[in-house]
Order: sequence, then C-alpha cells, then structure tokens
Amino acid sequence: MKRILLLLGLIFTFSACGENQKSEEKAEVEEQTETSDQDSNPVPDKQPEAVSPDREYEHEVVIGDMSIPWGFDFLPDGSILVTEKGGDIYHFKDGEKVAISGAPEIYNQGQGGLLDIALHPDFETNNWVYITYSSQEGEGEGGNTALMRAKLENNQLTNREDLYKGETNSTRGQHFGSRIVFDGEGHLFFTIGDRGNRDVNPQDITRDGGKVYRLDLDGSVPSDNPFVGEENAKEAIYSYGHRNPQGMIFNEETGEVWVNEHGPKGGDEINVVKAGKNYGWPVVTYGENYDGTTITEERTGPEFQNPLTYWVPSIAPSGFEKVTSDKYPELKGNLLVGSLKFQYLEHLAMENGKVTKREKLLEGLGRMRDVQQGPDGFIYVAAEGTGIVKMLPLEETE
Ligand SMILES: [Ca+2]
Repeated sequence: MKRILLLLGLIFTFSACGENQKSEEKAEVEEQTETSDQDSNPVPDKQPEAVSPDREYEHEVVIGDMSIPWGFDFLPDGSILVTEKGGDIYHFKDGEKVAISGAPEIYNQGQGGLLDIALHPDFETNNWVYITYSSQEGEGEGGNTALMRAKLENNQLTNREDLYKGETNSTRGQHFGSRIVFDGEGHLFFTIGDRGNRDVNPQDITRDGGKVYRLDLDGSVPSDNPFVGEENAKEAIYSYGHRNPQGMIFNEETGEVWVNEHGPKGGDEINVVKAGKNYGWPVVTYGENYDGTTITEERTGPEFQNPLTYWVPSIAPSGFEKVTSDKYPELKGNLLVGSLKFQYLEHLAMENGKVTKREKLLEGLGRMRDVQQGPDGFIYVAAEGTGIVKMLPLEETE
C-alpha cells in the first residue's frame, strides 16, 4: 500500500509538468519504485529437497557424556565453554571437563533452562562472558529469558551483572529463544521467543517475546535502536514478529545479523534481521497449527519482511553458522543449521538469495542444538545425548 501511495503522490506532484515530460517522469518513477522495497524483500521460493551428501563426513567426539549441550563458545586458547540446559557450565581443556561455578539459577521448565553462552569480543583483555537463561526474577509466576554477563576467572564466574530480563513471567514451557551474537561494532544481539503466547507478544513492541534485541556490550540501550522514544516501547527491541529464533549469526560478508527460527508445523524460517522490521508472526506464516488446522491463509504482506527461505516440513532449526574457513572447500560460504527434529546438520548452499542445495550431514548423532566454526577453522556441533563433535574434513578422511 505504501508503494502505491508513494507512486500516486509522485504522479500528482509531476502533474504540473508538461504532458510529455509527465509521462516520461511517471515511467521513471514506476521503474524506481519497482526496484525499491519488495525487490530487496522477495517472496522466497520453495526449497529443494534435502539429500544425503555424496560422501559422509567422519566425526570425532571432543566432549562426551553430555545430556543437552545447548550453547558453546571457544576461549582464546581453543578450549571450549559449554552449557548444559539443566544448569551446568563446563570448561573443556586438554581432555578434561571442569565445572564452572557461579552459573545463574535457572527456571528449568520445558524449553527453558541454561541457554546460550558467548565470549565478549575482547575477552582476552576483560574476561567477560555473556549467558542467556530462563529466570524467575521479576513479577509473576513462572519465568522468562534473561541475559547476564560475568567475569570468567579460574573456572569461576564473578562480578555478575544482570543486563536484561524479559517480562512478564509465564509458566508456559515454550519459546524462550535464544542466541547471542556480536556485530563487531559494539553491539550484542539476543533473542526471546514468543513464550507460547503468539496472539499477544510478537506483534506488540511494548511487550517482550517474539523479538530480536540489540544492546551495547554493557547492557545499555543504543540511542539509535529503532523504537527508542516510542511510547511504552521496549527500547531494546531491534526487530519483531518472530516466533522462536534459536540460531543466529553475524554475517560478516553482508554486515547483517541473520536468524533461523522455529515455525509452527511447516514454516521454519531464515530471516535477515533489519532495524524496526516486522517478520510477521503470527499474521503471516508458511506453517499451520500442529493439529493441521489453519493459522492464517496469508504468507506475505507489504508491511512484513519475508524470510530468506522457509522449511516445509519443519526441521526444527537450532544453531546457525556460516562456513568461512578453508577446511571444507565444498562448504565454504554456505550455511549450516542444526535440525532437532531430524537429527542432522543441514548444509544450505545459496546463490543470489536462493537455496540451491540442501544436504543432511552427520546424520544420527542426536538432536542438533548448536553449530560453531572454531578458531581452528573446524566445524563443531552440539548434539543431544552425544556432546560436542568435531566434523572432519573430507580430505583428512580419505
Ligand atoms: Ca515470518
């Protein structure tokens, strides 16, 4: 609608000009308008089928004996920090798994628990570690997603700072989010899912839930966040209309934050996160209710940002990585997404914004929770019931 109004307005403005000039300028305006908004936000194509790769990747279990390894990150020395959803944090170094003290108290309910963990970009000089988890702090029964940071020293978390807490609490066990990424420009992004309250939370910027958030690294709200100054807005919100993003990357090539998120039955999505944009849930979706009934017939609308791609059927995506290392030439530049539902690591090749290939890697290791490229360039995945697994390049297993 905005486009049409803009076009009409411009035609009206030009109507004072001579007839020939008017039609010329009208054509020019139409051309410009057509290459604007919707072209940078095309309706995605249906994906190709996921197939098994020509050659299976071998793997090596790096950290075993884990239940639900939810998130992990690498220390400067290449050792690994990993969360167990049940509430523990471990540091794995030189073959030894050591428990970290000072983990936050969690609201262990449904999909909630101890969630993501990420080192400050300057961890080497400041020792800050960021953690998301479900917390009972604040008003109301139940819990909601919280973000904290603390200093990691001698296997202890100290100097704890609580940076954000989603409101209000809910006893529902669904959709806490969450992932943490940094944009290299002094901001941190994290996510909170709709908390199973889809008709209330995702479309309302005065409420938490169903959002991607952007903060400065000390937890303050950046003054250029899109809803700063709007009445009653949660000013940490960067984008809204999300369902449950559990995978997030900072795409260095494009300078953008990308998320993957769980849809309902069918309709998982990858979204390019843009300031102030609405990603549609639950007004538009490619999915339906789990019992097969319709949520909405609408898949897209001018006020909504379309996903880059969507999955039908759902794979239940968790974890997200873009391969930038040279260890796996056949994967370089492509995306990796964990599948909880089908228990494999999905490889997506893309060209010109379209998915050209989908492959099922590392099948059968368990529900894939997280995927990270290590500082050594190798791909590591967190698989439930297995632990942290290193994917071996094909050339090393010939
Ligand atoms: Ca959407």
